[in-house]
Amino acid sequence: MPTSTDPNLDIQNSQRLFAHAQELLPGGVNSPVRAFRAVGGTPLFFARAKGSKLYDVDGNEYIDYVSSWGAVILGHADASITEAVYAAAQKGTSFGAPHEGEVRLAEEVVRRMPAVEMVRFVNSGTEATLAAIRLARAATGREKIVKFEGNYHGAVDALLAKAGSGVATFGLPDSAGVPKSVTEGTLLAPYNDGAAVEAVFAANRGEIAALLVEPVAGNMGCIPPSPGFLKRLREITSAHGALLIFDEVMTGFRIALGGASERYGVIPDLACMGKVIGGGLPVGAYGGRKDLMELVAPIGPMYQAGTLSGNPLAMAAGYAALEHMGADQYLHLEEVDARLESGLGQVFAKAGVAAQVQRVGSMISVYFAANPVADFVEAKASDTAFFGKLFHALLKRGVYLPPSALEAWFLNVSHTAEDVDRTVEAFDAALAEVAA
Ligand code: KE4
Repeated sequence: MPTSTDPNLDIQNSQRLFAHAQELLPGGVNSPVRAFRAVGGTPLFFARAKGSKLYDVDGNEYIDYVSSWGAVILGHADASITEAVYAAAQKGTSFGAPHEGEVRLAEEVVRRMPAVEMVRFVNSGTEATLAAIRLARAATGREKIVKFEGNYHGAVDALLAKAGSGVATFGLPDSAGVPKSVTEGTLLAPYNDGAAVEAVFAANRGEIAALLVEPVAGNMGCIPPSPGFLKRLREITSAHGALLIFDEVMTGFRIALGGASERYGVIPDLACMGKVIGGGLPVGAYGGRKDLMELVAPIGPMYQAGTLSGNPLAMAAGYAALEHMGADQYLHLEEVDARLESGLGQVFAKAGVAAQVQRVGSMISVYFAANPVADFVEAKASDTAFFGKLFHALLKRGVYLPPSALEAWFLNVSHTAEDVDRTVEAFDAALAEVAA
């Protein structure tokens, strides 16, 4: 049975639960990244969480830098969210029919997101991107989709594609069970490479329905868009009659009130959302130009549906989250994240470790590399093994990072300057241990 790499951390209950879970759940988890395979050791099982802290089943406390992969933005077990969910639950957990809560959240999403004139709620980011590319194909009558290497848009067959032989050639399946025929219509380009995107569109003139992008890459670590990159994507897609889709499942309502569209001043035709708008409950959404959204059933020919879409509890949680995310909260996130970025930079310099701390708002991550990381090839070339060692050295010092070097870290509003200072101290000690 795999055990934690550190004997000093008592995680015997996690180990016991993990052994049992592996008999029942593939890899003992319900989502692969949770299994610690990228960092080794036994995944921790958590008993509860509050604010910026996680508490595992052995009673160990951690400062949390996953925040449920960005879905928790107010802080764990936030009273306004738990009370909203409790109140909604007392009226019934699902009607399978329209209710006011979904109208109220839709109004809030449309008010905040510059690109969104109309929205449809679904149950995950995966459903949102799946629907958005189907809508783009319906709207344009074209089939090909462009995405970027290292961008992740959920477990959608057409988007589980890796680059073929050349930049402008067809994608290849990036998962077992995905037919070649499904990824042949998916074209790949390196992130932050506008010239490559130009080449893809030139080689597939009139055939591309949409380009889908993480406006700030978060699924290969945190990689900001290079200056002018998003604007260039807007220009290229418009020039070729293709739709621009921002996958704001991570960035939406996190890096600004109105997500990346607001932060970078680039308006896509469609946006996918998730995480924050569920307040920790399962919610995804896609939305955008009204003329496009009016193609969606029941008023249009593009079909999409879901038993639990617009679920009353999830709508209540999402509304409570957005209701409490105002200018002060975004300012606080910026302050604590900037404090972490600066503190980490100092401890890496002191330790003489080549590290790139990359941040956009409250998305941050560290690459152990000599130069800034701008795309997937550079991200994969960073020292991920060193990250794995540091991950465990931090774990026993009460700091819980995402269990993979190629993931963004997420703070939430309940992180304090003291949390950040304790984290920086933990990094200082952990680096001394690992670098020794
Ligand atoms: P979900 O289907 O997991 O709700 O969302 C898929 C998705 C879509 N788009 C972006 C930009 C995303 O980041 C995600 C999901 N993000 C991962 C974090 N790397 C979720 C964690 C997991 O897969 O367990």
